[in-house]
Amino acid sequence: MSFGGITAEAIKTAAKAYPKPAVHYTYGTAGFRTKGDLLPSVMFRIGLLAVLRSKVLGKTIGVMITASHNPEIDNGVKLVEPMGEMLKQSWEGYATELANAETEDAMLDSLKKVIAEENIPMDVNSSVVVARDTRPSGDLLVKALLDGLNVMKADIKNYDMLTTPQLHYMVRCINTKGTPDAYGEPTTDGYYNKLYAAFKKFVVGKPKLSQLHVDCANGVGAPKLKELIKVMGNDIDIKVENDQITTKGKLNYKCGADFVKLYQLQPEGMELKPGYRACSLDGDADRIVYYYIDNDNKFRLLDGDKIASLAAGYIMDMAKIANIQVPREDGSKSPLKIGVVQTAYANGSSTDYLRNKLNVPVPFTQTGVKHLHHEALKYDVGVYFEANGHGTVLFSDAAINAFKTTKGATPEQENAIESLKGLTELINQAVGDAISDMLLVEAILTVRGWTLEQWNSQYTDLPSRQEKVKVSDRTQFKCIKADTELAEPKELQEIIDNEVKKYPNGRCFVRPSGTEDIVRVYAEANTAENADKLNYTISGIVFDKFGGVGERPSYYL
Ligand code: NG1
Ligand code: ZN
Repeated sequence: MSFGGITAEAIKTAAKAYPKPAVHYTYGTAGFRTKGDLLPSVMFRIGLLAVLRSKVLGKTIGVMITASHNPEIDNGVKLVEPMGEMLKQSWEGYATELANAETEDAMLDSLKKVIAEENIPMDVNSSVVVARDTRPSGDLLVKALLDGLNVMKADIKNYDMLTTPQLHYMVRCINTKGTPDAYGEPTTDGYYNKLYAAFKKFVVGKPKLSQLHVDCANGVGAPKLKELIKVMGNDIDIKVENDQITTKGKLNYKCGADFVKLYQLQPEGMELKPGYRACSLDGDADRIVYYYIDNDNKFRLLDGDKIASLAAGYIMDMAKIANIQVPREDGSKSPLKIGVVQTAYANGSSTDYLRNKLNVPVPFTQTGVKHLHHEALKYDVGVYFEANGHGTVLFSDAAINAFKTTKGATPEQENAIESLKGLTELINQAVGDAISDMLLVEAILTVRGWTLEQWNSQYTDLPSRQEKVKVSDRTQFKCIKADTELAEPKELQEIIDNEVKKYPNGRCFVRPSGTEDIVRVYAEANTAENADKLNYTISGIVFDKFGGVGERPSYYL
């Protein structure tokens, strides 16, 4: 069999440089993710698969090499679909099968299977764009990927280093170029100019916020943010912190959004004083959390739930003034449908605030961006954020059209419509984007004239604690009800139910991670002490009775 004019021999010969190690790989919620030195064969093969995906859709496909907030020695890879979405679920299985084929012949068989099942026209061209984060293993992994793409004769554009959301943006721009949905110029300048133009409309004529300290986790966000600042000039005051991208061992180490959120601590490597405004990106700049030190020297975190609430509150206000009527498929018209999608990790106070103060529907989904994204698409304005700071706001085509065609009867109404339109430009529609989300927060705070304290005072978080427990087999834990309960092991769920009853506002759940070889334990209660107690009781039981490995969980500091 020939693969669109390429011989099986040619593919096998190229693959010989990347033998598969004795490892089992899984394409999970974040693509493939493991130690960087275990990934060359996966990269080569994902190159082959990207070509097939591009051929079958007749579109450009993206490949991003990153392990996000995970340690520097890890790496990973994921495919990006034409509009910047995550890979179609049925292809995750193909990816897993291809990566695990033990020999070159088995690899070719696996390719043939995809070609036959998906009826892939092998004689059409393929186009793939590639980027990576700052990880030291990235260089070699890009080379393996390019070897896979080249042997299949793909048209390749290698952007070198980009943030994950920038790569998603490029893919969407390339695929929509020259269509009514044209998203922008597929260059970093195109990306910066688009965000800047949208941001400027919100802040023009308003008092400028004080300096924002941005912890870039010593990752790719640092150089990219510096490029944005050059474009924005005096219109924003940002101090780039933790920008040591070439110093070994620094990436995500005791800094970045994941560290700050998980441990509720300020990052190392930057000064934080009362009065400072600060935020942290993660290693590939798709997550962001804000924080400050209050006058009592207490660390205050504004996580993804607070960002969702800030965005939803502002959008609800604008929608009310704009009074937009959206045309529906059945010929009727109705007001904007706004929803905020959350997961079990959302702080209970945020859900309560959204549902009962803002009166907005709050559906829950399983953990993982693809689930949230899917649910958010059901609304005209679908806000979704994970508590960890990954999220965005999606606008339906019908809503965008209505913003474009509705004329305000008063200057106030006109302004509200313009603001909603501006949000569709400012917010990355492809994927959660820390840089775009940062500008969204800065824009709303500027328009509202709010400090971080004022934003934080919208509701008070319930104290919470999240822990990781390493166990010998995390597949024994099976979640139901949007991850809030365990179907198995039953006896563990019974223990959790009994423990939770002992604490006012108690809530606790156990869930196996999809990206790390650990189980996550989340607990919430009326006081920090109770949240910790509840968590460490359950974490201890998971460790003791369900195959704990390594160190028994204990307080972080
Ligand atoms: P896992 O490791 O499956 O919990 C983590 C995050 C997800 C999502 C993915 C993708 C938490 C509790 N989990 O997944 O929300 O962001 O990483 O990177 O934050
Ligand atoms: Zn990330």
